[in-house]
Amino acid sequence: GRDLVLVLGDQLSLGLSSLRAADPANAVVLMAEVYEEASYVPHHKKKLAFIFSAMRHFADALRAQGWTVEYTKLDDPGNAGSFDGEVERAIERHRPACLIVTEPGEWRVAQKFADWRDSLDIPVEVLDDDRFLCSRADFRDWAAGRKSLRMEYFYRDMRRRTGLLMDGDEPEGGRWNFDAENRKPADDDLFMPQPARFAPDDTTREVLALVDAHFSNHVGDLEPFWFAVTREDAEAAFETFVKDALPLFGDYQDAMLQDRKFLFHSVCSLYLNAGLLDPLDMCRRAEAEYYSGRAPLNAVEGYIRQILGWREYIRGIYWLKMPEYADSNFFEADNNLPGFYWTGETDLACVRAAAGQTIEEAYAHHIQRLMITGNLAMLMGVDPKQIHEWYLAVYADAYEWVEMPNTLGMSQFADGGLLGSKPYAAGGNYINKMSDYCGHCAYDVKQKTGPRACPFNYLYWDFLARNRDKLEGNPRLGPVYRTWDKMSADKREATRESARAFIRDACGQRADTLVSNT
Ligand code: FAD
Ligand code: DLZ
Ligand code: SF4
Repeated sequence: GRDLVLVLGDQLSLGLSSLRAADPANAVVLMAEVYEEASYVPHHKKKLAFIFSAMRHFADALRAQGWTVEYTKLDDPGNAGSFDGEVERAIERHRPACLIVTEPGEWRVAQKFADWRDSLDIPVEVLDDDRFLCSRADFRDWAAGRKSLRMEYFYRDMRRRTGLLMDGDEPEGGRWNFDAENRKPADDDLFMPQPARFAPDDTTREVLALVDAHFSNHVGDLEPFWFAVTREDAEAAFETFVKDALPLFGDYQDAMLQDRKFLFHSVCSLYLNAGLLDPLDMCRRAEAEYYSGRAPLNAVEGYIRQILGWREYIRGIYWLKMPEYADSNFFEADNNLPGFYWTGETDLACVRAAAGQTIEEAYAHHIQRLMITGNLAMLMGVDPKQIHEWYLAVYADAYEWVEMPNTLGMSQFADGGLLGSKPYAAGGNYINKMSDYCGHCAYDVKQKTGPRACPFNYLYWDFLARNRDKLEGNPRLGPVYRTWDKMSADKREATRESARAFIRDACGQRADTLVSNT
């Protein structure tokens, strides 16, 4: 028989290892839209539409290259609803010699593939996903025997390995990292660039109707739908970013503006994670902008660090630490995620903006995820599993391998400091400095306690006080505890009482997560 090649929804790359291992003349490619994947969390409607439409376009691209592709649509009669069932059906149809797959992004699916080795009566070949620049094995070697797994050292090794922004053995510009220059607040500006938008074609329109019919209870607005769904359009979107926004990417990386949802960000993570863009190509393209003088080093280095450093490092941590990582809960936090995460309906202007644009666009930029929604959940003591489920559901770029370490590690400090040296906790001052949200808010960022005070202010101190036994020994937090101890007993008690009242009100009940009713 022929070989059977299963291609998953985030493996939409023509150079995929499983495709390279097969011969178009002697193989069948299987792609399937399945309920199991579409509903293990209540994925945002735009995310579902993006993945299904991109899958359908990718199947066409494979056929154009001479592959035989069998594609199961979500509402096809006989759709078995899971990878297991669809693979079994394909095996019955074709009696293939061998099943070939590229390793999946998620541990959950990797377990399935491992089970197939026993349960299927044909050989199963699982190949490395070499679209990543650091293999799982290489990351394990890098991590072995190290006391500290800080990203910065990993990143320097990756710069040396790829030669990106290297001047011989030295980093371009004499420094590895220009982050200190990348913390400017932005002013609203009518000429701010916008991500490229694409009108839905017939395939996308069919998918939009499908998602609307079957996932109406999932979170998020389905339309307007403007994401690229092919490699060509994703490359055009990236090119728009490179030309229009990359030069100022560094300066405004940490800025937030009420009416500017994308600022100078690339909005390319969804394309990259699905396989429509290639990480090394993106880094080389950005690097070329520096050498041609069109973009400054702080922008280009910052951008390359996100992809070559953070993205690869996060994936390495995921595979190094799973499956235990999923249960991380350093603070033993067990409050419910407030319902306003799913609706955006709250008087906190910054949270309303971040959650609101998330519901509209399946997108928020990094500092919104980290310092607004993530920070608030940690300060309130929200159960890490509930906030993890939210991040995995609501963002078009979210797959567990990248979402989980960012959420549990970077944003919630639930891993106790594997990723970061201290929790990303901040009060209203920080948010006010980096954004224009506070001017739109019902709360007063200058007040510290009481009904009008900015909740981030008292929640920040309450978080530190509540977790004193776990954090006091952290050298970077010592001075902060000394400030707390110098406050009057009355002030400390008023702070904690304001926090208790806010948390009681916001986290009282477990929110309806808008799970599919299909
Ligand atoms: P840009 O600002 O343009 O950055 C360029 C690229 O760098 C991104 O496209 C992305 O591929 C990569 N990148 C930047 N930061 C990270 C990071 N910390 N980890 C991995 N890649 C990074 N990113 C995801 O791709 N999927 C997720 O599910 C996800 N969940 C997150 C959850 C939390 C709590 C936090 C704090 C961050 C999360 N991130 C996630 C990282 C980051 O916020 C997004 O990659 C970024 O906002 C995507 O928007 P962009 O393409 O405009 O990024
Ligand atoms: C995220 C996702 C969704 C929503 N639907 C599908 C699908 O129907 N078929 C498919 O092959 N892949 C889908 N995906 C992506 C998978 O969940 C992803 O490949 C695994 O989680 C491994 O990263
Ligand atoms: Fe957010 Fe506080 Fe500013 Fe309101 S006052 S926008 S809650 S930081």
